[in-house]
Amino acid sequence: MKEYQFKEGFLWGGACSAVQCEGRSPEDGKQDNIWDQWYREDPGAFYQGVGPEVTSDFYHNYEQLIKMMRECGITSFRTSLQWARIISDRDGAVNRKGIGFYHRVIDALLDNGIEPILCLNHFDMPMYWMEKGGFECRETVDAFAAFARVCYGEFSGKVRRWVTFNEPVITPEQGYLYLHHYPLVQDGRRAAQVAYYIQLASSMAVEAYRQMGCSGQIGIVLNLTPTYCRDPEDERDRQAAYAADLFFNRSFLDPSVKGEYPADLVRILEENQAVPVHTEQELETIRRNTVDYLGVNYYHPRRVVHRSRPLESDTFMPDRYFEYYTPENCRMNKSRGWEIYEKGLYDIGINIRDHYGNIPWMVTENGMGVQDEEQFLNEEGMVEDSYRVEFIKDHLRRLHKAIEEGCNCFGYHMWCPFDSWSWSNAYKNRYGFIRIDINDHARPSFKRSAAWFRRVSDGNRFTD
Ligand code: BGP
Repeated sequence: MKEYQFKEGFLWGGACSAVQCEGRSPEDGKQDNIWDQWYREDPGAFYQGVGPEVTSDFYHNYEQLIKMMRECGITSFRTSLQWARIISDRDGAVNRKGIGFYHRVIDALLDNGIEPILCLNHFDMPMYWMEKGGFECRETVDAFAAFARVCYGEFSGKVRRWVTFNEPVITPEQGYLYLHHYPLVQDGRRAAQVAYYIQLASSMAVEAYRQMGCSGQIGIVLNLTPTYCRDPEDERDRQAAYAADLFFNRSFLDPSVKGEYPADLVRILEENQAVPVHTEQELETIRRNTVDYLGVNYYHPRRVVHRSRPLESDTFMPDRYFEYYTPENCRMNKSRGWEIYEKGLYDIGINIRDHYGNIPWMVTENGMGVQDEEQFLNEEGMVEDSYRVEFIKDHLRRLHKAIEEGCNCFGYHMWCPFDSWSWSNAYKNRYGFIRIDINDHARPSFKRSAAWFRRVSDGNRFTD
């Protein structure tokens, strides 16, 4: 039997986002964001037609869910502050009721001994800014920095760890390339502009944090997907993996941690007439405002091979440089359609250690979404989710090894302590230690994995 001991103070946490747990709750002055709008325009675009109005109802039920999270051993919890709940319009009017809600949530977390980690943006653009072009519009960037200042002014006395953006690459990737997120555009040049303005917004939020003399730490959460090519002996395949890594990992990792864009990424953008509109002063802001720490969301790797024939596309697409493939016999989470490859987490840690100054980092999301968990209900009505324990253990073993080899990782957060709504799959896949019965007023109940995680968190260790 092997024991995996983690250091004192290691965070055993969970993560969610405002849109995915709060519900629309328009009653307290929350304005529409892109999800509300998209759902109104086209409910059929959502899995089984279920939109973000149906959730675990954290907005009303946060006290009970926070107490239950504590029972699961959760010692830190990341959620996001909805921009459209806090700021009511383009003039920056502050909605005191929205602020009041987040104060109550933070206080409840602290009362239960759970460290709050606040994220300023988790895919939620207010419609009043989307109408102006969202992050294609320079004014939106300034507005985001102003929103950040309001949040620090209100909450930084109680909250010591902040996140500017969750998975910033998702908006350009899914919203401006692959048609999975609003505004459903496919245009590589516009995607590059959006990516650049999001990075600038993140750097300006870091700058504001320091200018206001806040005493905690500010970071960014990246979905680093280690990129592997089919044949490492084939130079063309290696180049394909290198390009995909530039587009989807290093486009935010390098400027956020090193303050610089990779020269090869800039060269590719130049070759494709896709260099975003920018100024020297903005680049200086990015250079000067690197993050204190990194959050890493890890679910699956990216597998690529060189392109066998040129991509037929009217617009510039990163896919000009690679194709995706699925290796034979790889392990899959069939519900989600994602490969399970726990070594990827170790590889991320070693990459950060060796190429990013061993900056402190934590796992901010990792988890296993499973369909039809009702089939695992036991006689007492509890979901027997041993597969979830095995998935987390597999990843923790690799994380432990990375830490033994010098990685500076200080926490592990699972997605999501309670079942939550998903952007692409609504309630198809369940991730929680806490089951939410959507058909019974979002009633929460513990799954078997909750007690296991509690023991891990209490002892700071687990055994095989
Ligand atoms: C991450 C997002 C989360 C969450 C998670 C699970 O990329 O940051 O918001 O949704 O993925 O993915 P899904 O809901 O698609 O199963």
